[in-house]
Amino acid sequence: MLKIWGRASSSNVMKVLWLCEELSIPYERIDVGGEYGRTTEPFYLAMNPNSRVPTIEEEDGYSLWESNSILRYLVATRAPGDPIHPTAPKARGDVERWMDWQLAFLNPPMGTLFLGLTRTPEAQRNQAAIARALEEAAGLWGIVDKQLEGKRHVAGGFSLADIVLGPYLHRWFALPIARPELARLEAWYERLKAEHPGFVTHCAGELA
Ligand SMILES: N[C@@H](CCC(=O)N[C@@H](CS)C(=O)NCC(=O)O)C(=O)O
Repeated sequence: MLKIWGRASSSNVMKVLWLCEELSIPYERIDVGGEYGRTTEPFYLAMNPNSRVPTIEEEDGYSLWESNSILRYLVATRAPGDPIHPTAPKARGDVERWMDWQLAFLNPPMGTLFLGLTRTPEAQRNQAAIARALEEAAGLWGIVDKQLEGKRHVAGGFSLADIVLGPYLHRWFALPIARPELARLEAWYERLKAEHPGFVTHCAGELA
C-alpha cells in the first residue's frame, strides 16, 4: 500500500490526502514532522534530504517528495488521463501554472500569516511582517478572484489547481484577519466545501 509520511496538520500533506480521497487511492499515513519529529532520522533523510513533509513511499521502495510533484505522480500512476490533471498541453498548462504559482507566490505570504498568527505566541509576533504578508496575500487572492470570473473552478473543470490552493484558501478565510471582500473567491470556497468532502475532511478543519 502507498505510504504517506507527514502530519495531517501540514498544508502540503493536506493536498495529497485530498487527492487520495478524490481518486479513492488507498494509503497508510504515518505521523512525522512537527511535534512528531523523525524527519532528521537517517531512514527519513534517505527518502527526503529536505527533512520536510510530505514524502510518499511505494511498496517497491520508490519515494518522492515535493507535494505538487506527488500529486502529478499519483494521477499518472493511479488515474492516468483523469481530467483532474488534463493531458492536452494548453489545458495542462492552465492547471500547472497555478501549481507553480502556489509554490512560488502564494506560499511565502500565506506561510508568514499562518505561522505568525497561529504557531507564534502573541508577544513574539512580528506584526510588521504579518501586515506586509496580509497586504501581499490580499493582492494574490485578488488575482484568483478575478480568474474565477464566470468559472466554477480555477482552471477549467475541477483540477489539481483547486487542490493545491485549497488548504491556503481555508486558512485565508479562517485566520483572524481583515480581508478585502472577494465575492467570487468566497463563493468558490463555499463550493469546495459543499461539493468536495475530501476538502472538508482534510483541509478545512480547525487551524493547528
Ligand atoms: N515545497 C515543499 C514544502 C514542504 C514543507 O515545507 N513542509 C512543511 C509542512 S507544510 C514541513 O515539513 N515543515 C516541517 C515539519 O513539519 O517538521 C512541498 O510542497 O512539499
